[in-house]
Amino acid sequence: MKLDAIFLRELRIPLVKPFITSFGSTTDRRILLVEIKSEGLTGWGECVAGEHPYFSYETIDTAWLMLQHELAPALAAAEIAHSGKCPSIFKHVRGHRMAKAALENAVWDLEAQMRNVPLAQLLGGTRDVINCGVSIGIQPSIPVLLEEIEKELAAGYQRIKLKCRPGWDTEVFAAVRNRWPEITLSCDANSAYRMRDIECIVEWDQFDMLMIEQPLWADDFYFHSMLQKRMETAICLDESIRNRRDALAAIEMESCRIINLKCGRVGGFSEAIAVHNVAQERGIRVWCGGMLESGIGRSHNIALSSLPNFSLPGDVSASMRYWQEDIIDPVVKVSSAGQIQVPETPGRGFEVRTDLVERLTVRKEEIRA
Ligand code: OSB
Ligand code: MG
Repeated sequence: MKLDAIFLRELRIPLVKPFITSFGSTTDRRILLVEIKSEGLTGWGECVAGEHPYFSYETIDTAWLMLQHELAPALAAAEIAHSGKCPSIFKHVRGHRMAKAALENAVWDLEAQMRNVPLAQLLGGTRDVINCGVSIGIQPSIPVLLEEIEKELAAGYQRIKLKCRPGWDTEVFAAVRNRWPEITLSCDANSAYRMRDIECIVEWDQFDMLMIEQPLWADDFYFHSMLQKRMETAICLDESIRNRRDALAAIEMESCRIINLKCGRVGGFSEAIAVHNVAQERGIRVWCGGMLESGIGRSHNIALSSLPNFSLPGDVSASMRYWQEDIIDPVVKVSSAGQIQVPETPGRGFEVRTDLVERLTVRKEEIRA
C-alpha cells in the first residue's frame, strides 16, 4: 500500500442533547478524523478520545499531537503490506491507543476499498445484522429517565443501559424495574465506586441486570474479582481492558464475565480482533461499546460488531440519537427489532459527506513522511 497523503481534521459538532456520566457532561463533541489517501481512494478513521481526560488519559488534543509528530509520520514512512501490520509500525510509542486506533482503522477502511470487500468481511465478520442497545445518560429526575426509556423501547432497542453514580443508582434501578420487570437492563458506573460502596452494589443483584459495567477503578482487576465473587450479576469491564493480555488476565482472575470491547480503547481493529478471539476461546461474551462517535466511528463499530462473539446487544445506536445531521450517507438507522444492517458494499458501506465535513472542520493538517 503506497500512501499519498495523511490529513488530520478537527470537527466541532453539537450533540442533540447533553450526555451525562459519572465523570462529566458532554454537550459539544470535538471530533478528530484521520483521512488517508492512496490510489484515488480515501480511508477514514475517527479518534474516540474525549474533550477532557476523564474516561481515559487521552484527549483529542493529546491524540492530535501524537498523530502529528509520531504516528502519522511513522505510517507514512512504512511499508504497509496489510492493515494488520499497523500495530508493529506504532509499537515504539507507548500507550496513546485511541490515537493509534484512528490511524489503523483508516488503513483498514482503505484496504477494504482496495480489495473491493466490505470492511466487516475483511475483519472476519459473520453477521448480517447487529443487535443494538442504548446507553442512557444521567437525567435530571427519575420521571424524565422513565420517559427517555419509554422512547428507546418504543424505537425497538433490545437493551437499556443506565449510566449511574453514587446518588443515581439503587432508587433509580428500583423505579425502572418496577415499571418494566422484564426488559434487559444494565448499568455503567464508569468507575465511580470504591470498596466502601461494595455492600450497596451487592444489593443490586435484586434488579436482575444483565451486567454491571466498570463499577470500580478504571485500572483494576483484583477488586472487581472480589466483587464478582460476591455477586450473581455479571461484572462487565470497559476501562480496565486495554489489550488482549488484560482481557486474559481479567478472565483468569474472574474479574468479569462480560467484556465491553471498544476499538479505540484497545488501540485499533487488530487488537480488538485479538481481544474478541481470546474472549471467545474462553467462553466470555463481548459487545461493542460506543464513545459518542460520528458516523465514521459508528460505521467502524458496525463492522466490528459483525464478528461472531459479539453476542450481546452493543451501544451502537442510530445517528439521530446523537446528531442533527450525521457526516455519513445514509445515516445509521435501527429497525423496529432493534437491529442495524451490516453493509454489503465495499469498504465501510457509508459515504462520507465531504462537503459537510469540510464545513464542520475547524483545524486541518497534512502530514508527510
Ligand atoms: O463508558 O461506555 C462508556 C460514552 C462516552 C464515554 C464512555 C462511555 C460512553 C457511553 C455512550 O456509554 C455509548 C454511546 O456512544 O452510545
Ligand atoms: Mg462504559
